[in-house]
Amino acid sequence: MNEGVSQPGNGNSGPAAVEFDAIIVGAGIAGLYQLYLLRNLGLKVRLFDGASGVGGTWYWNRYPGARVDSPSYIYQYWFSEDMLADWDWSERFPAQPEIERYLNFVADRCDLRKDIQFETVITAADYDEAGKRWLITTDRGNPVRTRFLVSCTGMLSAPMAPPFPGQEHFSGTIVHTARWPKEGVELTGKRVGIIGTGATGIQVIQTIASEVSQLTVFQRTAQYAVPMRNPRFTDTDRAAYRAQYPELKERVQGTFAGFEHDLDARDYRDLTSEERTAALEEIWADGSLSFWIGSFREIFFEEDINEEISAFVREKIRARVTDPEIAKKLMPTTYGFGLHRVPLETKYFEAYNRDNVELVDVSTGPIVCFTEAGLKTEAAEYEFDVIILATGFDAGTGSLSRMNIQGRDGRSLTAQWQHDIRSTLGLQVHGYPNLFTVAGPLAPSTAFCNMATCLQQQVDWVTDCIGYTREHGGTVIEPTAEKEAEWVTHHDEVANRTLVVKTNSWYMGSNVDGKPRRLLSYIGGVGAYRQICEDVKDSGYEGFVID
Ligand code: NA7
Repeated sequence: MNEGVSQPGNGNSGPAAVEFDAIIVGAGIAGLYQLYLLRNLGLKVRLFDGASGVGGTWYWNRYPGARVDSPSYIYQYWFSEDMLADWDWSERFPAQPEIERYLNFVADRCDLRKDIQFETVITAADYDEAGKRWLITTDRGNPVRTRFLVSCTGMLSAPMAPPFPGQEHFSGTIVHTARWPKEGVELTGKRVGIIGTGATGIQVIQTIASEVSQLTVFQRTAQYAVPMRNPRFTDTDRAAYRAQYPELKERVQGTFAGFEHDLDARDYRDLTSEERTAALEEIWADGSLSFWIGSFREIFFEEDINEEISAFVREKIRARVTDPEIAKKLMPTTYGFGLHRVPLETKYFEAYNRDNVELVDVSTGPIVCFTEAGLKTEAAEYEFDVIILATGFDAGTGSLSRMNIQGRDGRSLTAQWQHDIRSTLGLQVHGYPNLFTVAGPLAPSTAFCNMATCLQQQVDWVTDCIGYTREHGGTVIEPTAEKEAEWVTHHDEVANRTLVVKTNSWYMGSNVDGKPRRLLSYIGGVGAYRQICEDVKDSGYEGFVID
């Protein structure tokens, strides 16, 4: 890189900064598409990613059993007819390697790699008010200046590892699911402990139970997991889906959660008991997240209806577990169905019928520390060769907070969000001009969305916004404090009507000590959110200052 160099705006001596129109962070679904679109707009763009390849979530999460739970035929880019024609999905819910291959296919077809710098982590981003540019510092020591900074870091990309004392003394291997090594971890015949039974832990447990000699699952909260039906696709299936692509592309943009199925239009209370059971059995049989975000809206609002549907799921769990005591531990009772992320599973509950799988309830006897041989709970000690941390992420804000972003007047996004998580549409933050936060907090993309739908919608919006700013002679766009307050108020009003805000989970930031409580995801619906974003665009970005 030796073209277009200039000194950093803060006047510090040091290596000269290379100038870009836009810097994108993250080579996942959003970042790749953003790079494609901004390049088409004629911008000089560079994308940074800490990984050695494209994929984002699908690069890092290569743990055994990692699999998408949005159907493949709506978990893809819509912008290229050629790519839609040329890419063949093998099944309804493909595993991680296939999605990583797909994203590599896209990167190659769109010739994206030439503008990506891998194995580079942004360590600081400082806004230079006089120069109206962002000064970006990386761990590779090559400072860059950019007009626009677009974060596409994903909402679940900052792994959380609880600070169990004594980890340094453990003589075996400790591995977090989101940092699973490319070369794999030898598990065959090993004594394995796994901490965490969220969507990730469930995928790992059901996959490795038959491979390891002993699997001990440390569960703090039981899960309302729904069986995944995952047929392999034939050429005939693929042709049928291809014929539906134009309709699916439109449809997913208007539904509650960006999937092809929408919430049931019927009022649950109008149905007889038989009709309710029949309706639930029908969506249960679909074997997808339709049982949740294609189900009855009352799940999110009405405690008695939520409890009825929760009881339906608990009975499904009970029926599959041989030992009634173990079944009891696996049936959630402290919260209602669908009030935090619903995992999909494949023979997960049957894993607990195996002799080599033990379920340890740590809700009452927590893990105290790691030892040289394994770990210790308040009740017992365990010996392991490998301990797997499936302990989740600092969602929504984590990756942005770790980037050391300083906006106007030296304000720190990290410090701000430690106190109060605010954004405008989840896309910009007042005080941080020209910073765009795709999949940022307070947009549906943080949780209540088929990610492919929401990320493409947001990247389109960001691209339009940058294009508009430039076309109208501006160099900088930023939401006003009033616009942000309006969005946060609306977000909270919608959220606070639901039962979700009463439930502990990463949705509410309650998995991170000290994180302010606010529903991280907008729950007014993907279609409604899209309309709001479109209205802002059509108004000429009312509530945003273009300078
Ligand atoms: P999640 O859903 O945040 O799950 C993390 C799990 O780890 C969950 O079961 C936690 O229990 C458990 N956990 C975390 N800390 C501890 C300690 N200290 N002791 C015991 N157990 C602990 O993350 P996932 O990776 O499974 O899923 C994240 C998203 O990825 C998922 O929602 C999909 O969108 C894809 P807890 O529930 O807090 O009691």
